Amino acid sequence: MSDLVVYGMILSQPTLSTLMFCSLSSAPFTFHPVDLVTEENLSDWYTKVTPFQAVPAISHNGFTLWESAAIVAYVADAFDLDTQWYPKDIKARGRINAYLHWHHTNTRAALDGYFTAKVLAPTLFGSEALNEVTEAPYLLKVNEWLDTFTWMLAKSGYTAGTERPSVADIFVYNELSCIWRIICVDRYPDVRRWYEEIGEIDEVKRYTREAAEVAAKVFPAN
Ligand SMILES: N[C@@H](CCC(=O)N[C@@H](CS)C(=O)NCC(=O)O)C(=O)O
Repeated sequence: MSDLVVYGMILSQPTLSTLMFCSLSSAPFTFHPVDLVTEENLSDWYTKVTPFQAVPAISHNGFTLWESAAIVAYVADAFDLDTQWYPKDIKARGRINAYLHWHHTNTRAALDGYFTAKVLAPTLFGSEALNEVTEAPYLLKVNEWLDTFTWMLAKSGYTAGTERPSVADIFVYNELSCIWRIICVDRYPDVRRWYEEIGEIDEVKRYTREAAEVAAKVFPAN
């Protein structure tokens, strides 16, 4: 009997990636929501799960872990997984791991950086809305990232150069979906094709729909 619990918030991109990965991999788990809006992540009980107080985190038979990419590797080991999402083949897994390490300071820095400044900060924290001048540096980073991602897709059509979509694609998708409606991808047809394909995966569709329903309540103007 598995005792895997995923803690997180459905609006958090790394939480979504973790949930989608566990679901796609058929790793049995239960989801325990943690509400960032009411700062439940700062509570005593959650600080015992992760001292860093961020989502996602997991507990598994008394062991706790945080950082979405580390959670993917742990869950794969704990459940002895060998699927297209995180194959055991050491070269494929090596490339996926390389992407997951790169993800945080590149994909997430560019895309979540823009999403936070454009949507989150003005809606939730009362920050001044971006104007053409203050938005420009964020868009520059997003476009530089789109150029790099187009180059990455050129190898096989997928993020980590795998023959089929992997968890690396799931991580990218969840960052990109936050800003998809507010960026122009006309110059990036390969990214559009990839985005539409990944968005058709059942678990991706299901969790994205759930997240959109919650987002509509939290960000009614967007
Ligand atoms: N590198 C972390 C990022 C986690 C992260 O940034 N989580 C955000 C939500 S998307 C969070 O919990 N923020 C609240 C906080 O840090 O206090 C991961 O991949 O798990």
